[in-house]
Amino acid sequence: MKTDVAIIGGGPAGLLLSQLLMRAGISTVILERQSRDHVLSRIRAGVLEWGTVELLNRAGVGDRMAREGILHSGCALSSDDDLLHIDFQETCGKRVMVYGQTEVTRDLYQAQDAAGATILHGVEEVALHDLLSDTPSVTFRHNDETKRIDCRYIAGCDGFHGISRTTIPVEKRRAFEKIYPFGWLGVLSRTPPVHQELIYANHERGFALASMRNPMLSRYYVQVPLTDRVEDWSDEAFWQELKRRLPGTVSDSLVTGPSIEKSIAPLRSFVSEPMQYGALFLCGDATHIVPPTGAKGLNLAASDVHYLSQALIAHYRDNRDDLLAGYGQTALARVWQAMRFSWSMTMMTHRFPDQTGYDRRMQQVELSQLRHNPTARRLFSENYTGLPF
Ligand code: RFL
Ligand code: PHB
Repeated sequence: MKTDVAIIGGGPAGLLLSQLLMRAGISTVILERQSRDHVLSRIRAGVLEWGTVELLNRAGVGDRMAREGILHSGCALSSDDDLLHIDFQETCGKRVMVYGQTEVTRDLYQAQDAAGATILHGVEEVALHDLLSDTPSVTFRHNDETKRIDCRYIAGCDGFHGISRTTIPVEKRRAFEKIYPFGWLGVLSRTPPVHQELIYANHERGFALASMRNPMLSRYYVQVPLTDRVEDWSDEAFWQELKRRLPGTVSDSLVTGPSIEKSIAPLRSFVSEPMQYGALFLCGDATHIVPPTGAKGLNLAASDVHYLSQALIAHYRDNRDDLLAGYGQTALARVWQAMRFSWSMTMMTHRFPDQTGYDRRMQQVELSQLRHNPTARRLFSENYTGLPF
């Protein structure tokens, strides 16, 4: 097989990159380890920054999002029973779109199918070769056969557990990591959302998040110790814990129901540098992970894809390689900004096992600053709704 750009991973980053490149006449092949049903069964991100919304529109996949997505012009932060509303529209003039990653991925698959994309599912033993040459290649097993793709560039969009990042020689990369001493237990239920906006709740029993997918589909999370297993949590225990952590004025109207998905995700901040090695360019979770608190993971994948697609289009259309050469630096500058925001929001809203009275006062003063200082609110809103790219 021959193609311009071989894309490893058919999650949102890989699919969006392929969609943008194909629209510019650049050929791609996507290799995905899992089945399509498996990719679409993963319940992940829920909040799209405005820049991501515009990028999806430019990729020609914005129609259903415009009809079914929910525009949010603010969010709420709570500390025990104290609720603070932050108005993004008023403080920075921007909004976000609540539209699930599952739906974004479904829309991308549909557009890619319509465009005649080559997406191979169930591939195994993917290996990258000759990355420092102009003629790299990818080998893999598919339907019990060993196959090979000759290409000019490789995009590593294969998530945190993929093989792309670790193909870069260990002495050429550096990892920066912070592991948080807890995870998020998430539940999806066919119930109306408890509040019209997302609520990030800091409670003495631990963090909770009230989110949503649509007017009859809610997504909730509670902070749990890393030792907890999903089987330890009955639906009833989950609802009881969530109710205790949300402010009383809100939790009184919580509607509960059977969970249709329940999972635990650990929280980590991770960046691997560089994001480019020869012909290999990394995007999304393959090279950085943020804790979900700031809703940045999918949005960072989207901004990486934006920079990389622009750089590849400049190469193929205008014979210009400066954007490709600068890709790693440009993308990393934005990655680190989102890292800082996700870390600071995590530190402000969670209860840490070794937290002292001093640490708690720091959280309270941060919330108080958001309440009383318009500059602090504006900085929060600019980061939450997304820095420009
Ligand atoms: P993905 O989605 O992990 O896709 C990578 C794909 O690569 C495939 N793969 C391979 N394919 C071929 N060969 C191999 N060797 C392969 N190894 C792996 C995998 O099967 C997979 O299909 O990465 P991508 O595309 O970079 O997308 C990143 C996002 O998925 C992620 O950042 C977000 O989900 C993070 N996230 C959130 N982000 C937001 O922007 N807003 C949110 O509100 C938000 N909430 C969340 C989240 C992540 C969560 N979890 C479970 C980690 C909430 C949660 C609970
Ligand atoms: C979600 O709806 O899954 C969600 C929303 C906001 C976050 C994280 C997850 O910060």
